[in-house]
Amino acid sequence: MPTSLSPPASVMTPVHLGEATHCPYCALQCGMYVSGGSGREAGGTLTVTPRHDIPANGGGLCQKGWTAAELLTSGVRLTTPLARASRTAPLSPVSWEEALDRVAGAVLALQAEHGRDAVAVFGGGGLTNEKAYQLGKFARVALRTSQIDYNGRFCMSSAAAATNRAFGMDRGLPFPITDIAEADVVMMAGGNVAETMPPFLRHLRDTLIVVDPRQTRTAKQAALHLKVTPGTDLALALGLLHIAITEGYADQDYIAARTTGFDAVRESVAAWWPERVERITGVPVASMRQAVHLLGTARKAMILTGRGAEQHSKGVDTVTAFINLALALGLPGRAGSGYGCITGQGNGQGGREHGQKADQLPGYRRIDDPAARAHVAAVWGVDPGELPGPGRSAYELLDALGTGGGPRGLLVFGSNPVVSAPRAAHVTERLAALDLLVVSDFVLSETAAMADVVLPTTQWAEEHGTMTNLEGRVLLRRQAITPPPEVRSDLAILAGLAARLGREEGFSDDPRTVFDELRRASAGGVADYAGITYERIARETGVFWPAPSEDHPGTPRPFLDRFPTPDGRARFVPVDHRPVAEDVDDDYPFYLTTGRVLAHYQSGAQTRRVRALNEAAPEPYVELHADLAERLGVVSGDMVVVTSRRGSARAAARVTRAIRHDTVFMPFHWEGVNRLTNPALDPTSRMPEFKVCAVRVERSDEGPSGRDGADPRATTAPRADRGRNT
Ligand SMILES: Nc1nc2c(c(=O)[nH]1)N[C@H]1C(S)=C(S)[C@@H](COP(=O)(O)OP(=O)(O)OC[C@H]3O[C@@H](n4cnc5c(=O)[nH]c(N)nc54)[C@H](O)[C@@H]3O)O[C@H]1N2
Ligand SMILES: Nc1nc2c(c(=O)[nH]1)N[C@H]1C(S)=C(S)[C@@H](COP(=O)(O)OP(=O)(O)OC[C@H]3O[C@@H](n4cnc5c(=O)[nH]c(N)nc54)[C@H](O)[C@@H]3O)O[C@H]1N2
Ligand code: SF4
Ligand SMILES: [Mo]
Repeated sequence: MPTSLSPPASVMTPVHLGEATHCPYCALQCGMYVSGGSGREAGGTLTVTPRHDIPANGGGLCQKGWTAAELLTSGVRLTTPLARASRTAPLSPVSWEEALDRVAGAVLALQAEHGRDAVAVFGGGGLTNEKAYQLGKFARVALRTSQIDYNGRFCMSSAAAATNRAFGMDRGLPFPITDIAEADVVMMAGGNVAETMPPFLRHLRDTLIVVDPRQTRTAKQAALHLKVTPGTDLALALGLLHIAITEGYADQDYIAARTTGFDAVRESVAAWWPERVERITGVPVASMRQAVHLLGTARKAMILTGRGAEQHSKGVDTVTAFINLALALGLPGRAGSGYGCITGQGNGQGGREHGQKADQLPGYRRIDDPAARAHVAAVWGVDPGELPGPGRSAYELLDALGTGGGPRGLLVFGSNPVVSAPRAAHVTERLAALDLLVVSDFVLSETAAMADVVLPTTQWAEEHGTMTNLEGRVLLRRQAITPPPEVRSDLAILAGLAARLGREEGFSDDPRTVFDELRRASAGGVADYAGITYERIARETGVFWPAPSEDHPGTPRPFLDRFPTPDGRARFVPVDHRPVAEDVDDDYPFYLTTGRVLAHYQSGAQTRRVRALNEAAPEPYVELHADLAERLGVVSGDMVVVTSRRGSARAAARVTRAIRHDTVFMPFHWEGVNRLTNPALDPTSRMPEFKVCAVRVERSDEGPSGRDGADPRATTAPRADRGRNT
């Protein structure tokens, strides 16, 4: 199988450095060399060294990047397909033939009995463009189901909806990351890049303003820290715009030349007096004025948002309010200034462009647009009428599994929702109620451990593929080593399943063949990749989309001359503040917010299996203010129980003065935290409210032992038992 993946000669790099590729984790997609390619066979070790030619990291890597190769040769990875002899039997090894036959047989039976939508697909923003594209095509053409969505719904959907609405395009950073260094002032709302993308810090050269309920590592570097109450960024942004307008910082020439809708927005913020905003957000009026003054007098300024501002049931309107502020100050579309959202997952940008989203077709096309359907159907060689319509969003899909009208089979590629979905105990129950759960992964994640069939797949450095980083720069992640003999790439898995479902044609296992088809499918769309080739990416260290033809230079700054809206102008959109979905009360008197630590990635499925990372951050914890700790009579290291209306989790206390008095924080890299979180959804983006729910905190009387996450290698217990335990 790997022979078709061997690198084209023109894409090879000098042998002494190893193969030039990119990190398996976040959207910075730091460039790295992986050397010791024969290490697996020789029993030797693989070495990672940073690349200097990729601007995002320019020679830097974080601890996760430096240790990324460990999982390639680790004994904990999956090396053979697994299946259960019966529902209550443990997972045990089976041949590929048997595994794929079983999946296809069960899919056909479910669809024959309950219709096409009885089988669903859940994808991930870590998948390469080729995989994300092929997964969307597989769902629509081989399964012919409308039921496909992915974990990007939990990540970038609010920012995407808001930027589409304002600018007519969702490209996280609509400028090269190196432009950030040109700004005199950068405001970062709800992003902690010092932990989530450490090499990002090199681009923050001047004055930094951070909006965060916690004094994070990033906030410690800021000139100004606005310690906002969780869930109130929308009010804050309205207040900042009110001040900007009343104090004369609005850029009237820019507003007249490049935007529409300012008057309605000006009226809508008139009543957002700074004093009123202070009462809601807890941010002092003087700090707000200082922030506006810094932004308004800067020669060049940027406003960036991260998940802290976005993962709310009003995430779209919150991002819109920050965009309105940026537009009033005249920032977007000016070199060295602008608004951007910091994409999170490795291919979070490309993964949201090529059709694994419920309402989308490749090239960032809408699945309900007749012209888009006709174009993509022609590339796929099917009748447009055969393509299903839009399906359920991620949480709504998970919530419907195994219910009367919902899917009864689910195929998961690149996500671990048992740990990462909101109201996770409920999601786990839904997964346990399925007739068929299939997971493709390279480790036995908590979700894979529940599956009926587990398909072992190749990892990042074992296959070619393209990744689109947070700048919209399409990069080539090259194969550096040969995969173990019994694992298959996701593309090969999809090809094997498609053939068994009667679709032999059109499902290549060769990434370059799939990419060439993606180029045609995306041609003419907003995210147009038609002019991007593997050779070109290698030559130019990445190509910015849109690049409609091979002689088109690519588009590093798509908003410089005009915005991609029908009239070429950016749109102000009036929005209003609303409270969090679940506010604190006597029974649940604290806000719980959640997020990340440096050493772990996402659900932790990968990083909890890397020795150095596990040593750096061995278990979950609850960050709480010293005053609360005193009231509870706990010191750092004591166990506490955090309880919301949906469940409780136990973890060690970490006492600090760097968090608000009314807020506690837990990282979500271990099972437990998401049993507490609130699946209240944003009405537009369908983003859950990961960043705020109401909890109570108690001292745990049980001993200091067991944490909630249990064995990081998960369990192979019968999956029928799973839902009930949680
Ligand atoms: N180490 C590490 N790095 C990662 C990842 C990882 O799992 N681990 N994941 C990647 C992915 S997919 C993503 S999406 C990015 C996320 O990157 P970030 O957005 O930087 O990460 P988070 O920690 O989720 O949230 C950022 C901050 O939001 C704050 N916050 C919480 N509630 C609020 C609020 O109501 N308002 C405001 N303004 N702030 C609030 C939190 O205190 C936290 O410090 O990271 C990427 N990089
Ligand atoms: N409480 C709380 N919950 C959150 C968040 C939060 O801030 N707070 N953040 C949300 C966000 S922003 C995100 S992005 C999600 C992420 O949460 P998840 O969707 O669970 O993401 P990962 O942990 O990266 O899961 C990826 C899984 O796929 C596997 N995998 C990796 N690459 C591949 C591949 O190429 N093919 C296949 N087949 N498998 C692969 C990995 O081993 C892992 O098991 O979590 C969300 N959940
Ligand atoms: S910052 Fe992100 S891409 Fe860079 S090394 Fe760390 S995890 Fe990898
Ligand atoms: Mo994310």
